Amino acid sequence: MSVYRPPRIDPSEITPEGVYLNRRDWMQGAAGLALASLLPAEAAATAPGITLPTFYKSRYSTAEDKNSYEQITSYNNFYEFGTDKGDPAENAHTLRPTPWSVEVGGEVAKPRRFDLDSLLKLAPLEERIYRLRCVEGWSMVIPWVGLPLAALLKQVEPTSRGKFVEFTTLQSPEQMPGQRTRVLDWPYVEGLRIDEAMHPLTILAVGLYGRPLPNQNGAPIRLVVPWKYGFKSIKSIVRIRLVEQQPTSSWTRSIPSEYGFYSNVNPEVDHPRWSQATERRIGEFSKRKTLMFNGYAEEVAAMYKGMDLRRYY
Ligand SMILES: Nc1nc2c(c(=O)[nH]1)N[C@H]1C(S)=C(S)[C@@H](COP(=O)(O)O)O[C@H]1N2
Ligand SMILES: [Mo]
Repeated sequence: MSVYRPPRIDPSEITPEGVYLNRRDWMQGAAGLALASLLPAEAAATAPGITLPTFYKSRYSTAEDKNSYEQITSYNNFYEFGTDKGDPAENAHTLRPTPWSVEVGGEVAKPRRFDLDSLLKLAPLEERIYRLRCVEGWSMVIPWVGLPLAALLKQVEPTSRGKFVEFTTLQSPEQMPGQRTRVLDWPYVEGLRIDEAMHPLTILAVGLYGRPLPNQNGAPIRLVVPWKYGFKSIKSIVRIRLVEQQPTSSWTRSIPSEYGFYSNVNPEVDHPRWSQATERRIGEFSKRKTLMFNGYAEEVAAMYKGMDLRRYY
């Protein structure tokens, strides 16, 4: 691993509205406009109230071409801000990612509330370039900055009854207008088995393209589990609980016949309403074959040995 600075982003990859400050902030008067045109991309390693420490290149990164910052921040699923792909970029400016804290408890010896600064110091931050495969059939390659979830879990010392980990998104209809509608049962909840949560590929992401996470991607901290469909990668987390029973995630609660607990990317098990055999990489025209466990089979298949993956979808 080598120390390095946030990557220089090609100006063509980043439009003023793609910078972490949202368009409305920029457009507040002529002063905002002048600032927007003067600010070099490299200056954007901080967001209001958040500065990312130095990070390292991870050995777990894919060498595939990355999607652009513009693509990753303008085509999102974040139902708290609307159900269309463009809604989060448009609406997530009302989310306030600072101050922020994450409460970690349940079946642990040392329950604790972590503020954002202490989360950023739990382990050396790494850039992890991962494929993200959405259950809807599209995919992207995203350079996250994050830390292993295991680093946080070790701090709180899970007990032997901590067999699963439950994650919860912020509940705030004032900041998240989508929570005033009933598209899902709020707050958004997800879960992992303890071995999945402790797996070195599972990260808490705090950044994207070397900068703090934009609101639409789940600021200030979100889960990324690259071998599972995208909806497992819950955004804007405020609570993590170790539990004995398998948690019910929001999508499973909403449509249990379509979204199971495991939700491992699997080209051989179709969604009841569509095939999962292929995917469209955002920015590409033709489709690609979807890979077992989203291409991470070598690292994760052993966790599911002997399990019927049609039954445990
Ligand atoms: N709280 C919350 N987390 C969420 C979602 C959501 O609607 N709410 N959408 C999920 C889905 S379906 C996907 S594909 C990914 C998208 O992450 P991205 O927008 O950063 O690419 O976020 C996941 N995390
Ligand atoms: Mo998704």
